[in-house]
Amino acid sequence: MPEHRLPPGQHVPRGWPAVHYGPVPRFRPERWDLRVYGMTASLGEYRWTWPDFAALPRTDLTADFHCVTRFTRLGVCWSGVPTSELAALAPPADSATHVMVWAEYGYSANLPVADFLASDVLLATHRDGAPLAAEHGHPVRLVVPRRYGWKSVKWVRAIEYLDADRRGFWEERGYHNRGDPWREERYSYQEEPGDGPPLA
Ligand SMILES: Nc1nc2c(c(=O)[nH]1)N[C@H]1C(S)=C(S)[C@@H](COP(=O)(O)O)O[C@H]1N2
Ligand SMILES: [Mo]
Repeated sequence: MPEHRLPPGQHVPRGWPAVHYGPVPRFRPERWDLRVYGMTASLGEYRWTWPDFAALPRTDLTADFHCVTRFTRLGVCWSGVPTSELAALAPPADSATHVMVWAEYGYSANLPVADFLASDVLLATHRDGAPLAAEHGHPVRLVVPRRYGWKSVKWVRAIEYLDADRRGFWEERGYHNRGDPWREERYSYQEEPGDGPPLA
């Protein structure tokens, strides 16, 4: 395993622990939807039911996964819908600068629009060839390989386009607003002016 694949302060354990705050939601296909709202180009809201979402164009992606609690999984194979495909159907307004990704139970994480739409960002439904396990985000989770794992929101239900940055769940509880593992941006006290909105 090439050393250079490990960001500073990370190690590769055996197995893959599930990491999250709060309970694992139950998937009810007939009630599930995915919404895109906020600063859309049309200012309208978009909504996919589970069958609609499952029919969207898909891709595969192999990427490393870095949790801020210092474990890294190398070479994970994800498959799902690229965020760029979703945004092509539900485009952001020119004035949209950031997104908030919302999960069941109100968990959230923020990203600049450019980071959200990067070519390696997926709304994943499968990992290593099998549907996601419930505790790993079934039916849909975000995957943002170039940010710490807390930005890879499990149980995604909505994308909100924003015209200013706003902190998500962990970003307002002491974690770095950007969270780049290669720069070891773990905590909000490491932020430089301009890295994120003021902490309340
Ligand atoms: N909805 C939700 N998504 C979440 C979390 C969470 O608490 N709730 N935890 C995040 C964190 S800190 C990490 S490291 C990854 C862990 O993904 P895994 O459980 O598949 O390993 O999920 C992220 N996504
Ligand atoms: Mo994490």
